[in-house]
Amino acid sequence: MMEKEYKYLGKINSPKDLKELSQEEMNPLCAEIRECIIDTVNKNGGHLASNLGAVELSVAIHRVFDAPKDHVIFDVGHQSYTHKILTGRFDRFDTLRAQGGISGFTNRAESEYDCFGAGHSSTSVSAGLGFAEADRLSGSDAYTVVVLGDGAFTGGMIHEALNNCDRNLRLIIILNENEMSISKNIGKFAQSISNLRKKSGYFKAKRATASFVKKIPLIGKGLFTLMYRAKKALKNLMYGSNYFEDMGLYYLGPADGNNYDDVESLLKMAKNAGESVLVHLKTQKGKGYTPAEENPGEYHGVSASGKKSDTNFSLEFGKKLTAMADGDENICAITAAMSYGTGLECFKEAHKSRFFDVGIAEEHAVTFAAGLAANGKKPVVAVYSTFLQRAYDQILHDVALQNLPVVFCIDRAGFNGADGATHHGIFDVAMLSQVKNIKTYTPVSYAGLRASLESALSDNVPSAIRYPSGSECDELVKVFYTDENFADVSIKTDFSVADKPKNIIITHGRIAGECLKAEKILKDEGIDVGIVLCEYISPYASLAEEIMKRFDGFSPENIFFVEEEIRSGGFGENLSVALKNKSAFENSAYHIIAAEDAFVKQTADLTYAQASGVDFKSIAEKIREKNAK
Ligand SMILES: Cc1ncc(C[n+]2csc(CCOP(=O)(O)OP(=O)(O)O)c2C)c(N)n1
Repeated sequence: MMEKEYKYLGKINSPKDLKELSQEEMNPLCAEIRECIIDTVNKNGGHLASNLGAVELSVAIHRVFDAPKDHVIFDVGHQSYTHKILTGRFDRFDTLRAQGGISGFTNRAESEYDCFGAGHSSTSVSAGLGFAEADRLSGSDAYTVVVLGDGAFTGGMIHEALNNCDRNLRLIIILNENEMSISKNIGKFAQSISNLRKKSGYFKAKRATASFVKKIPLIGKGLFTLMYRAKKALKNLMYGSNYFEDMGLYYLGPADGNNYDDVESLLKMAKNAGESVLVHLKTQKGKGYTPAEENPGEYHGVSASGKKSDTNFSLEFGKKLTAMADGDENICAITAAMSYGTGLECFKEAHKSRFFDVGIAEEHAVTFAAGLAANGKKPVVAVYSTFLQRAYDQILHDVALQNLPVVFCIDRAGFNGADGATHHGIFDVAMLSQVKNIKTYTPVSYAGLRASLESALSDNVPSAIRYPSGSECDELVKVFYTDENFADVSIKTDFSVADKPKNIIITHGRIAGECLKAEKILKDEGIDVGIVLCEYISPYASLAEEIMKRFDGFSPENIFFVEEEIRSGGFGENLSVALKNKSAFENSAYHIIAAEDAFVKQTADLTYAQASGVDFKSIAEKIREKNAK
């Protein structure tokens, strides 16, 4: 339940209620929505600046169109907060991104108004085209409205979809241009959108003419449309056609996307156009909140209020890579529009010419890195685990097959609670296990991360270093690190081999912290356990060999692989097969504790780790059960 009283929002339960308000009430309503978003995001975290820019356009969509019959699709879904507030979720909006609460992205399971879920960028036009074609096939007169930012346009899928777009659809694509992705937008396409707007330069003049013409009795609206088309023809004559028109879309705009009346009239025109339309709006990212207006990149995503630590894996990675690049001019850093999130801002400052932000284009980032590597450079691709999924074929076909020394620094490995299912980093281990010549490091500490980078950049093979969000776990460092093994990328234990504990957990990454808690519970119950922590996992054959050498004589019935990823094709499955190949034991004899279901649901009571059975209590229970037999 929202604590604060709002004059309008308390009365809007669906777009129908919104339509009952007068035109004059739209500006105060937009101000109220902004207030609600700022208050909530400052508490819960979330995408602040993007949502503040998209308020007017979201309100206008729900006034002009008829959702859920008409389909409204948001690219990424990170800017859909106004849409959520207006479509029956205002009273639960205080649970935004909280455990079991409202998702920070669109989600089909959450509301019939979220007709297509997202979280990853640049899918909206393909999905919208699917909706519009389905409506045409079934004879429906529903509209499909797609909202996407100029950042999303740097993703190739958008252009693949536009290339495939039919003119005769009830499809309206709204380009929300704010000149920003998370950082300043890059690339030729962003430049050409901005040129398009600057060349036509007609915000003010157009508004004055339009309101004058529209007021002419009876013929005003028709005349306005006629004039608009004539003006467009003239513009094309003067400047040449634009990209969208070349793609077969009717182009409307540009208009000031934070001017409510302008947006509403343009959307009405788009609705009546009778063909597929692109509406070009210029908005201000962070509109209405001074810190976000002044610094939209920093305020793109805001963390939940509460204690924050000074450093984290991403920043430590950025610092170390920058320092290494000081002494090695072949090192290059590549990001797909995530220089803030992956900690590359300092590299960008220090080594501008060797820093490449390629836009939201992970596939291109990987093949571009392969090209750099093939021509003598040492490319490091910093990417979130979940977004690396986009580039599976590029890893296989362009990097691994040619055995090129590209280093993947895979951030946000494991569950990422507040962002939800679309952002978990639980597939990369299985994905990379298909790539036999890649070396995968799994540091649990900043020292381990630094050592992994040193090792990966000195090897002449493809490698991956995966680490979680947030900071290192002090307890893991205390238990597993000694003065001798501090800078090793190695297998570490919390027992001495001579002690021969009855049960052994073999694990990697952040979940080792849960294993330590499970071990404590079991030891208190008299069940003997030791933990083997692997700071590299593949090639699995080498890891298996090392494990066999050091822990000869342990029985597989008492070996438990624990991992914070999906089981299928993951660490446990691969390592048990590799161990079987070197011993007399069947791989089925080992136990694997991992996420069985890739799309597990978080609830108010259960975290993702609990729902997946990989939290400390579930780990302890599974080991206890086997010991009782
Ligand atoms: C495939 C993929 N890569 C990276 C991201 C991270 N990401 C979320 S929003 C965003 C920027 C989107 O920019 P834009 O479409 O212009 O929207 P804006 O926030 O500026 O309104 C990025 C890079 C993502 N969601 N998906």
